[in-house]
Amino acid sequence: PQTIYLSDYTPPTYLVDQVHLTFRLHPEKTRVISRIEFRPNPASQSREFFLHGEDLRLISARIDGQEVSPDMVQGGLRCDVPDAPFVWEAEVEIAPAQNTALEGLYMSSGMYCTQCEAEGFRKITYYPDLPDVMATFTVRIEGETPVMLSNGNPGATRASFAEWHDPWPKPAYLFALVAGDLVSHPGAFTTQSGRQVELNIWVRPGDEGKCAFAMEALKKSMTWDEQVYGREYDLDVFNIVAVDDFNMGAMENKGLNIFNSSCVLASPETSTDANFERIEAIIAHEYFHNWTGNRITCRDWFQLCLKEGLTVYRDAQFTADMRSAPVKRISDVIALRARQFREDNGPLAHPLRPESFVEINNFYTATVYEKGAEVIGMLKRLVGDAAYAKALDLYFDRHDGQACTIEDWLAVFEEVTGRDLGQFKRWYSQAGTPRLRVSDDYHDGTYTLHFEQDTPPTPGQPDKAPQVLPIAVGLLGPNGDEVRATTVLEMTEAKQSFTFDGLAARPIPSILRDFSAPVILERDTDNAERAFLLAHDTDPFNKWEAGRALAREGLIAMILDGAAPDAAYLDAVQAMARDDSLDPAFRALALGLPSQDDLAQTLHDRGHTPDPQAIWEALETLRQARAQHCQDLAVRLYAQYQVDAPYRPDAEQSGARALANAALALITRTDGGAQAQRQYDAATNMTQQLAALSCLLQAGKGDAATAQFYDQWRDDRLVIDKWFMMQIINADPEEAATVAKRLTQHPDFGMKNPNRFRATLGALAANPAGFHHASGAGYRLLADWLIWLDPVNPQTTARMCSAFETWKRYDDQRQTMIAQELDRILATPDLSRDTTEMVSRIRG
Ligand code: B3K
Ligand code: ZN
Repeated sequence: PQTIYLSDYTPPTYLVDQVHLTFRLHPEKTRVISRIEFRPNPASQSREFFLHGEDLRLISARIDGQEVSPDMVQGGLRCDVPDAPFVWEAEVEIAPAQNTALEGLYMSSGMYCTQCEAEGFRKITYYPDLPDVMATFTVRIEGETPVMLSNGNPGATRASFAEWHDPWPKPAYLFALVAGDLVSHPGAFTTQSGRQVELNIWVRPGDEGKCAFAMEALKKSMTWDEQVYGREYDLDVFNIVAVDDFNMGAMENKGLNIFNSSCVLASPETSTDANFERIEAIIAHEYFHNWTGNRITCRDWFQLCLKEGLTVYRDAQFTADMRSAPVKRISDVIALRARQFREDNGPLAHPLRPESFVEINNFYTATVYEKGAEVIGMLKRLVGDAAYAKALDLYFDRHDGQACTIEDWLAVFEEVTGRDLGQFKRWYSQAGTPRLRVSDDYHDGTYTLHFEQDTPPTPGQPDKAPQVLPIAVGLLGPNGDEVRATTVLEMTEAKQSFTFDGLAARPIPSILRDFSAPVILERDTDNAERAFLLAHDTDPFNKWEAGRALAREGLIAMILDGAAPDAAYLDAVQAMARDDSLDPAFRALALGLPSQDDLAQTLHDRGHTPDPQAIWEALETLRQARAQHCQDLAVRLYAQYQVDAPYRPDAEQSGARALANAALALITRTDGGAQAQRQYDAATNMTQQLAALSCLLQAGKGDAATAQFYDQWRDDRLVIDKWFMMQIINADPEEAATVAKRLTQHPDFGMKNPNRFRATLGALAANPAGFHHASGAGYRLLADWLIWLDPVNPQTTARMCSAFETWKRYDDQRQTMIAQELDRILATPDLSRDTTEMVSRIRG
């Protein structure tokens, strides 16, 4: 397969002003008739005319009305064209019902839908399928289906056709079409300047009752973007459609967002609190793309984090405003470490702005999204809130309607602040997670922090230069009072020291407050200091972090030295959990333990070979010890945080339920599951029902509830996904592969639906001790299914290969077994470009 390089970027040779598309829908032979107005791009030297096209049957092509016979070449066609504006017309045939890759125009539960980002439009018609070719689209859909939608504002509509016009120039990746038997949950919004916007959430009949929450989230997002970023919506309608078969979460097509049904449909009975929060965040994310992504898009796909990092940052701000900011920050850092640090420390590490790719879909990664958002957060911290706001205003003003680069983005900050962001830009070019080592000393009232940073080598990048690190620091006195409020130290050198004067006694430092930079902090400290910070730190993130470090160090000692559970941790965590002045959601998070994967990475970083079984056993032992230690407290918390009011998925109620369910997990370890069974039987919402099921499964008492759950929910696909996942994620490591294999034989399992595939094979990878079981059964099962899925759906296959990305951490036997599976995948005839790239990079 061909590698594409950022350094090879050239401007498009021809630009497009207007596109007219007519679709004659048919499952096996849809006709797409295009009329495209091209003109030579003055910014391009070349006059070569190439249109992308894949899996298309060309029926006819014309230039300015004259029939032409283009050269059909790999990935598209070439044609001789005038060196002046001209009109291209073509008719092609495609087969949406055969499209199982879910890219381009495909069918899902009888409805037509599209997914074009990144390069799916070329499976719809011949076109310069590049993000910096922006045009206005007029679309006519001819078909039998009751609802036919595309981007922009509606035009004429009859029973047999619908017309749409999108006045905003856009790249083809934002094109969308949906047609089917759909019903709408309607809404309305008036923008700050008085534009009346009709809102719709389109779903399959029967799902109308599950749209109200997403609709409210949409309105809140629209208001928030006006208030916080001054960004207003710009069309007369905003449509969202829920689709069952979708490769990812959702897609920000202009005026017609398409969502995985799991990211939009919600009801208290079928969705957990976590589902509600995720739906709210994704609705916001896709809506926010209207400005950061659509009005201002990317020049080329290497600039992907320009829209994704910024939009993730914006949706995180939104969630922090709607709910609890500290809880959101802590949850985001847990996810960042689990996904992005993992990626950044393995064979798939890549810079925020990659230099090359084979398949761009493989670069919609935790790095581009989550690290991309962290970098925006650092920039804001460095320049301050006021300058950030000014820079964003300038960005929107200057670049509206353009396809931009990271350079354009940084330039507005340089202009507004007068700062040189040359060194900061390394965040976009250097892969890997910086290690930040810190030591301190204290003499005569002066306290000094000494920092050293270095970033380990990553594929293709052996040497790294120092990066700009905003390090938020506060100091506490020995009695627990804060003696220095948070200040942001700006580290730019490999080694740098910062002093604080006039201190009465040696302070206890709280470093990297609010996780002010995405680095791994290394500090020689002791459990007494960690317990002190857990008790006294005023920064909620570092308070949580201190508890987390305490748990982690105790677990590491248990794993490496066979130590007993750490009494300091047990006391400190009990004191924290008992403190009713703390937010219940915070306490629930602080009762969490480092994940198996987190511990494996920490052990590996410290030069040990992680043993997945030993990690799992240490966690089990600590959970058991903690349950015994906190037995009375657990019973008290469980009773105290029951919610009596009618269900609301807001921060307050979800926090109470999270703490009650954390208490239930403790209780289950001492009562054998009796309380969990009572909660399961009495549950009135999915949060309670699923938490109880998970406790029962972990206690080995889940058979009856599992059977009951299936009977209750067999007709709800999204809930049955949970049923598949729960059984595998909570399986004993000895059984996990067997359980997963048995579930792949269940009549409800099918690999064509990505949600179901992820709920089964993805769940196996999310049970590390089971997946990495010494028998190798987990590796074999996953590889088998990846090989089977690849010809059906390359994108989802490639994405799930990352289950193997940590393989170099493990012992020789495991490495040998994984290498065999990777080689077996690579040896599969006709393996997709997507999977070939991923497996080759992982194999190294
Ligand atoms: N922009 C889309 C992701 C497209 C993924 C293509 N493989 C969703 C989002 O980030 O909002
Ligand atoms: Zn996005």
